[in-house]
Amino acid sequence: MSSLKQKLSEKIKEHRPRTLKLMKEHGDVTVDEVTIAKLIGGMRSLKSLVTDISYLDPQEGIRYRGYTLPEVFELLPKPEGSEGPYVEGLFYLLLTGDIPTEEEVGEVIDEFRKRSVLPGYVYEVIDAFPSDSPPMSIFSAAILALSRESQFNQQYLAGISKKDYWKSTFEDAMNLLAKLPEIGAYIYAKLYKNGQKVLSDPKLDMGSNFAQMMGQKSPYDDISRMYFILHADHESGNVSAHTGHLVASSLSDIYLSISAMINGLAGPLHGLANQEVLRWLQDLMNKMDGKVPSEEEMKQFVWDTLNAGQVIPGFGHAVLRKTDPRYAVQRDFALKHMAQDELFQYVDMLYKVVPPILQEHGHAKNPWPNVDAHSGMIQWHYGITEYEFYTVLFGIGRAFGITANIIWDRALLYPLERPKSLTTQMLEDIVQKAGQGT
Ligand code: NMX
Ligand code: MLT
Repeated sequence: MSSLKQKLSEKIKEHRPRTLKLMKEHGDVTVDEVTIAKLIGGMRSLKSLVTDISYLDPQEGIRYRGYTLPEVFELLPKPEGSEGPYVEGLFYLLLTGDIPTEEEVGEVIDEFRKRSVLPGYVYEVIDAFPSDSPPMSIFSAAILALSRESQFNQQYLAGISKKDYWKSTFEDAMNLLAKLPEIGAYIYAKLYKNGQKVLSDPKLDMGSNFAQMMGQKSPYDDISRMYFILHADHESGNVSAHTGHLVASSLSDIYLSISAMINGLAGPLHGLANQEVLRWLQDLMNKMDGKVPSEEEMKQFVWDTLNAGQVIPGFGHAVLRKTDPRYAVQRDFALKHMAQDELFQYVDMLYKVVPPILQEHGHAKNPWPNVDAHSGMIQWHYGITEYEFYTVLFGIGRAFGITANIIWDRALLYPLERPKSLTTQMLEDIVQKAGQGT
């Protein structure tokens, strides 16, 4: 057993009695109130899921296992001379709650390396897609195809105990995560480089290897690390995390669950917003014909979008009520490495003009930028201008958080998710009974 799996096994043993006690002895304690607004309004802010992997405070932003993003970037081990920590170290943290040592990270790198070879049929699945297919659909299908490799499915059929479900789920997760960079880079090569992908280098960590496979040089390795780490998790209620958890709750394997979460991430109100930002800005750039817009021109462009009944991509959030710290990390990086970039000038100006406009517009509860307002611009700077591809990068990162969650779901024996629904008539009857009928 790898030392990560051993450590996880100990953590699970320690944690199980806490969950059991809450359920058995305090199961009746009320946590939240279910109002009609919450039922019809997409369960916004309804406290109805449990995860220890990350927590999102509306003012402060995300914490992974209790650590803020600046702490994660400072404390996790980094390759020599790099700004960004190892993605492998982040996975160790998400799974165990502990900051790993260099040696522990080294073991995870080795584990991923051993599992990174992609079966030939996955390349065939990717190749079978017409080259104008959406990258996220190809990504989802490639992951889905891997379901035949599931160790969990084999063990389940062999009749293992529920208490051991997490062990083969862990193996599936490691096998899948190890392959995602290759899948992502191959999709990129197929769609935009005539299928000519640079070979992976097994000596490298995941961030450097991904940069290599994308045909990029330093600091793109740091950008990959930063990107995968920033997107890894955002507690459990967002569409991708919730989908992964929900599908896995029926004991569907990791591949089915992560493919499903990718499908949720591919919507423009969720992960796809990062490419929407670039599509939207391209429209403006074309109109500007090589000039950077003045603040007044930018304001007009924002108002035109709102007046056309569209949302401003990359702004607003269902939970956050301040600038997303993931945006702030990317902004700091851009200020350091590409402050003169024309597209950065656009993004920077949007940061100034959009929040007051959204406030004046009066609809969005949160006028501030989210992670997606910045991420595409950085990819663009390094020549990855095919913005339809950006959400695949988000998806690779997000898979680290969701697989960690699914392993823990299985370890803590969380049951099938199955909320109850009501009819509209039933809601109207409830209103009558509450004395609020007209
Ligand atoms: N531009 C214009 N209107 C907005 C925006 C925005 N950026 N954000 C929210 N609104 C509107 C929203 O459409 C709704 O309108 P109406 O009253 O007409 O139905 C109203 O403001 C209230 O929405 P909120 O309660 O503030 O936001 P909600 O929790 O429903 O949705 C988002 C959250 C993220 C879906 C929403 O802010 C949005 O559509 N943002 C733009 C898309 C985006 O950036 N998505 C990425 C989110 C992060 N991620 O990676 O997933
Ligand atoms: C995410 O990273 O999942 C998004 O910010 C959406 C969310 O948290 O609701």
